[in-house]
Amino acid sequence: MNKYTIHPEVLDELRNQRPVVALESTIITHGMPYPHNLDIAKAVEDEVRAHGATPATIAVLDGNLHIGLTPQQLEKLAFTQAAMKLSRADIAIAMAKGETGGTTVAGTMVAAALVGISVFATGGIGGVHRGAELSFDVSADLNELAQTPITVVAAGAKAILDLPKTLEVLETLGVPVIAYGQDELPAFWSRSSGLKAPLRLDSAKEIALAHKTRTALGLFGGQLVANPIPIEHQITRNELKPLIDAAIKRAKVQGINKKDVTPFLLKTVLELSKGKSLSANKALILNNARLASKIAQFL
Ligand code: PSU
Ligand code: MN
Repeated sequence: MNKYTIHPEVLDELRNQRPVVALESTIITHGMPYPHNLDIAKAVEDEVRAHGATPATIAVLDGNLHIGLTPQQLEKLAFTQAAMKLSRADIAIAMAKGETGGTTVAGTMVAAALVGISVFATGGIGGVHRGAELSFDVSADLNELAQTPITVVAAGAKAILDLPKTLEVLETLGVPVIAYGQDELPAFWSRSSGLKAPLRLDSAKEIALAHKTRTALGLFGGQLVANPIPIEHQITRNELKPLIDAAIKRAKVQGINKKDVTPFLLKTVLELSKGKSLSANKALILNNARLASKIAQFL
């Protein structure tokens, strides 16, 4: 039977209880075009290393679940055209079929928990889509946060989603949503969403302590840390709003549904912003990698 492979460097760090940060790969296969996806994936790994932790990018390659990729594997994944998008439901099936795919936030959490990694850095999580009262489109990422003990560091959720509904579902599921260093929930490209975050913490040490306390109390599930994009890289809400609205309209007209919705919206916003969203995207992911590395050192 196919099994998982832990990169030797990651295995060594885990055995010696040194800090490891998990990284997702749907962002590579479905979130950004080649070669930006590869550049950013490499830069994020370097950022984790520069901040005292070891990166473990997670993906399925030819049916094998990898926890940590070699530079060659990362390159191959970034170049693969027909990669699958792997959430909790898809990983085992992709492995059984010998497929290649990028793991979503949910998929990456499953794999990280399997090998005892407790911190994970990404860009944005999936959430409740606009119009979900009709489409029922709610990302499996939210349910995963409710059941898998990983601290996920993201820049909030993108305005392609319905942020108030996303907060409501996370509240129902008992997932702590923690804004880092501010009261307001950040909204990916922008530091402000107009919404107050349910919780706030101001240091990596406190976030790590909260993670450990949840474990001690037998509270299953993870916590979501919403880390605002550095101010010099932010794009204001007003600037992106018309592009996001146009992307959502286009998705509706073209009948995009299920797993294709998020990649379609991301691709369309990128196209409509003429690539402007990409540099902000890079800056916020690096920022999340830094915070996740600090948190990992306290765990
Ligand atoms: N949001 C982003 N960028 C991303 C994703 C979401 O701003 O790349 C990706 C993540 O991998 C996330 C997935 O886990 O999309 C969610 O997809 P869905 O909405 O189909 O659950
Ligand atoms: Mn969905």
